[in-house]
Amino acid sequence: MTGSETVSTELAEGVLTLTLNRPDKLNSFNEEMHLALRAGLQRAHEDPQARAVLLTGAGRGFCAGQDLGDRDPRKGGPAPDLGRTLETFYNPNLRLIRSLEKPVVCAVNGVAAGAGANIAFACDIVLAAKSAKFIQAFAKIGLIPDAGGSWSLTRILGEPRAKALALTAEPLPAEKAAEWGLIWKAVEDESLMIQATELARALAAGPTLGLGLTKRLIQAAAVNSLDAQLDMERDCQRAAGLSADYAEGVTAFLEKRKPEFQGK
Ligand code: LHQ
Repeated sequence: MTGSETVSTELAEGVLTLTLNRPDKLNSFNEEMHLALRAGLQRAHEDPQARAVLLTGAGRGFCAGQDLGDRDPRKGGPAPDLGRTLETFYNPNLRLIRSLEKPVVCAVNGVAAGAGANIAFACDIVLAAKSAKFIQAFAKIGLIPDAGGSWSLTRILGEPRAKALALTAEPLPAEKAAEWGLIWKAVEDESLMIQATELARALAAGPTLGLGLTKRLIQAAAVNSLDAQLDMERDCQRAAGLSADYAEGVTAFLEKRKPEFQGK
C-alpha cells in the first residue's frame, strides 16, 4: 500500500483502490486529504496498469465532507473564502473523476455527508452498505450543495427530490437512494467490499478504451441534442472499432472463449 496517510492507495488486478483514511473524523476532508486524493486520481489518469478505480472510506464512515474543525469561526479572523476552497481543492478532484476515461466504482461504507455524498454521486457506479446514509448537510450550516451536488441531484432526481433533500438535510438511507436511482445498489454491509472489489476487477479486465468512450458518451448526453449525440456515437464507435479489444472481443465470441482484453 502506498500514498499519503490520509488516502491509502493500492493497485491490484488492474484496480487502483483509493481509501479515504481519516476515520476518527469520519474521513472529512482537510487540505492534505484533498491533495492526496488528487494524486491518486492523477495516477489513475496516467498509469496504464490502473484500468479501474475503487473509491471507499476507512472505518465506519465514507466521508463527512469538509473538516469543519479546519475553519473554526471561534478562532476569529476574516471569514474564509469557501469559493477559493472549492476552486482549489474540490473542483479539480470532481473534474478528475468525471474526465477519467476508466470506470470509477464507489463503495460507500457508511455515512456520506455534505461534499462526501456528492463526491460519491460523481462516481460511475456507486454501491452502498445498507446501513449507509446520504446527507446534504450543507443546509444545517448555512451553505449550498457543492462538489457537484446541485447538478447531480437535480439531474438524477429532478427538482422536487433534489430540493427537499438539499433544503431539509434529511438523511437518505442507502436503500432509498438505490430506489431513487441515485446509486446503483444497496448491499448487505458485510458483502459491500467483496461486491465492489469484484465489480471493479471485472471492469478493470474489460475493454478499457470502449468503456472510457461509453462513459464519455453518457456524460455528454446530458447536454447534447440527439443529433449531436448521434454524431458523437459515430465518432466514438469508429474509435472503438479500431481498438485491439474490439478485434479480440469478436474473435473470442467466434471462438467461443473468454476474451482477454488489453485495455486498448
Ligand atoms: C467531523 C466531521 C466534519 C470534522 C464528523 N468535520 N469532524 C464546506 C466548507 C468549505 C468548503 C467547501 O465545501 C464544504 C462542503 C461540505 O462538505 S459542508 C458539510 C460538512 N459536513 C457536515 O456538515 C457534516 C458534519 N457531520 C455530521 O453531521 C455528523 O458527524 C454525521 C451525520 C456525518 C455523522 O454523525 P455520527 O455518526 O453521530 O458521528 P459523530 O457526529 O459523532 O462524528 C464522529 C466524529 O467525527 C466526531 O468527532 P469526535 O472527536 O467527537 O469523536 C465528529 O466531530 C467528527 N466529524 N464530521 N465534517
